[in-house]
Amino acid sequence: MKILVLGGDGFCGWPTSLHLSQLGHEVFIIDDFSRRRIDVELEVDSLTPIQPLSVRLDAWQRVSGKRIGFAHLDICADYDRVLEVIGSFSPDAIVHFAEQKSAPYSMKSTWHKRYTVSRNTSATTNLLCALLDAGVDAHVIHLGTMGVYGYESAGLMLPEGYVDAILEDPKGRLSKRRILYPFDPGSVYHTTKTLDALLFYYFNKQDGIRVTDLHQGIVWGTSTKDTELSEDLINRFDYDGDFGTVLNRFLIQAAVGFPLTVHGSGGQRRAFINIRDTVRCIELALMSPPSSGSQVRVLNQMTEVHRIRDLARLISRLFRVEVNSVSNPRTEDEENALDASCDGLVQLGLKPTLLEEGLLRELEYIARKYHHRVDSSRIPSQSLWSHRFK
Ligand code: USQ
Repeated sequence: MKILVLGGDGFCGWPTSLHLSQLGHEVFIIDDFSRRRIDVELEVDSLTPIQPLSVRLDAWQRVSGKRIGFAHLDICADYDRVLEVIGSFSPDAIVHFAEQKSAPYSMKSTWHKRYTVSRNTSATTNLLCALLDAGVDAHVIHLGTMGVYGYESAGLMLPEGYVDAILEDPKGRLSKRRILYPFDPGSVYHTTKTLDALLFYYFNKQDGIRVTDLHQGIVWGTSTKDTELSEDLINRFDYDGDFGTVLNRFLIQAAVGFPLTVHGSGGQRRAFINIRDTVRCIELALMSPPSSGSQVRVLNQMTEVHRIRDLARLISRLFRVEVNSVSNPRTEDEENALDASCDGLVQLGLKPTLLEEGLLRELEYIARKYHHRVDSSRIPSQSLWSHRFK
């Protein structure tokens, strides 16, 4: 299969590109290095020493004998060049990671809100329009988020994207409709993923573009079998207050003896997935594309649901580090009853990575190995969710 990976230099995009190339697919990356530029803006660095993309690609060719193509371009600003690449490469599938992916970053200021909305929505719109202009019927696989559903305490089992609703007309007649589960985003970043879902809904209905929207949980871990083949292939690991996801942050906090930063009571239940399962899920979605004419397929890409304070307790017990309850910088329920279905990917063959086994590996090979690179002043979360008219 010919696969275009948008955002293939990033945290999920890089290991996915390697995995797909290892499987024998022809992979071509588009990236504008905006994630690396944000490191410069925030004055932080990946815990792991990531190499420039050209070094990564050469290393991959050396260890695997396989070549991954690359074009340095911004899909929001360089529409004509995106069109050219899509037209000449003519991919069977496009994996779309090319969005600003941090909720705290999206809440730092109104500039960051505008940046996140304009970047994410124009990346998705340009991709969909380029497929139409190029006349390429590629399967689009998008990385969405479990956060589109919200984290209310309804005690429901969250479905995969859709819900069957019974609607009543003024004469009391009932009709059944399959509708997108009501959105309830908790940050500007999560809002952009709900906007993406509407764009997919429309371009699928109107133009027949085939889409799989993977509503991914919080990713933890950093290495995959492929990134471990050479130090030059190492994946990024964010631990800072903006881009570090909670479990990776707790791991590095444990490695340097920084008391675990539980926001508030830590009663937030969230969905999680290991990076090794992320790349496998994308493979599974690619191998079973939706048939032409079918609705946008939504799959919940997560394997476990945990409460933040339970994760903190687990890490505290395993690695003997204190747990600290810090004032919550976010506007969110500190207790919720999230439960979600991920049957779709399990039915396609996913075998989840177990939390305890994966945690030990990450601590040993990543957190302990590179803990000397940690800048502890970057650990606290400083983005506040607090612009509210009373
Ligand atoms: N939290 C802590 N302590 C910390 C960091 C976070 O208690 O030091 C709490 C947060 O308050 C929140 C939860 O942990 O309740 C998750 O926070 P997070 O930073 O790990 O994840 P979040 O900002 O929700 O978003 C991340 C990624 C995003 C992805 C999303 C999946 O940035 O790309 O889409 O996870 S999900 O939340 O399931 O939608």
